[in-house]
Amino acid sequence: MKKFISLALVAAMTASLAACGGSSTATTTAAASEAETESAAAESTAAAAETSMTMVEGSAANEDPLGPSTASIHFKAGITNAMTGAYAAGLVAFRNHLEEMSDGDMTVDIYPSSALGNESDMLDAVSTGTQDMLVTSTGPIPAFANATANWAVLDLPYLFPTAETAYEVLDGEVGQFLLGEFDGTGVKALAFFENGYRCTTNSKKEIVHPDDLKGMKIRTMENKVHMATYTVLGATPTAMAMGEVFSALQQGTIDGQENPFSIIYYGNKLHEVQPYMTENNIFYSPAVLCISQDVFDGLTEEQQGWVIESAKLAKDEQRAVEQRMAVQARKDMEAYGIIISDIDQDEWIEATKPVYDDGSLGIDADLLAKIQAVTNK
Ligand code: EAX
Repeated sequence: MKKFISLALVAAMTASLAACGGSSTATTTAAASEAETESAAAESTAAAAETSMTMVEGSAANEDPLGPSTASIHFKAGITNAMTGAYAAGLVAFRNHLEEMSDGDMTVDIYPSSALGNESDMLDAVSTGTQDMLVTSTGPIPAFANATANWAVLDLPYLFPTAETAYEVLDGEVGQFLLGEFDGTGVKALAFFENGYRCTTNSKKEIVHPDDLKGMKIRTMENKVHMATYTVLGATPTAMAMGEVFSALQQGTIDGQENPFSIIYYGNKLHEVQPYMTENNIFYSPAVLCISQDVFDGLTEEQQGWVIESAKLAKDEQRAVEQRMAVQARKDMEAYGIIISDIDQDEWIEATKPVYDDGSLGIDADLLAKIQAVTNK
């Protein structure tokens, strides 16, 4: 709501400034009343946009970002998305379990919408102990540390045919091994949350075939596998922190971006500046709940157990909320007027295959073989 009103106020200010240059009071009055009309129209559009967002069961939309002041331990947790998104829902689920297990002595203070910086910055802050927790996508992880470079395998296009196969891999040998790769980096990776299947949006035209992407500037995460994929598809990938994406799309410095339905709609309201969406589901994007190793080591053994158990319970709840949000977001975005293009997925799978042969991406062949042993069953 704040964004629309500010646009309306800019319109009103612009009109009244223009009127100030006018020769008569009448001109100023007319311009001012026109500006008022525009402002009222913008507010009603904003209200409509706000009311169009259907909240799903488990949403953190109405939760207080900060935990109760009565708790003696407050974990400061950052995310790049709004409290209406699925990451916040996962942190609230984690917080609820932790408060219950600790009888209210431990809680989580959530800092949404990139308040503590982008995911790469927050990973660094958690590793040095200046921030306690974060939920991040896999985007920044391969470049975070030498030990986590092999996470790049999870960013391959069309790696997981279904979310269920992703859960089987992430909750099994490969996923648990990768979580352990954070040991020694200053970050303890607790559990895999869900970001979702990443789809392409843009402001110019319907994109149905990979060739339609040619020459389009598409924002990707600062992730070399995702960038290589959009290069192979003929687009011009533009790495950018999530916090900058809305304004870059609004200003037209990029043509599009790629994210799951829930991140686009509930997490960042990108549908307000992206009229076209392609349901190409190129990447299954996991997310990871992390805590500072120093903070974790400073807890009692019992408190550490509560943190681990709360993360385990929150994981399943967060995935379920994200799945519901993905379905509802698609419905609401279609109702909002977004043109959602279906595609022939085999065509896109074929077009992105060269990424698997790109030796510069540091894909661990053994891990890929283990993953494909599950996904090709
Ligand atoms: O982690 O940067 C991104 O596109 C991520 O999907 C988003 O911030 C959630």
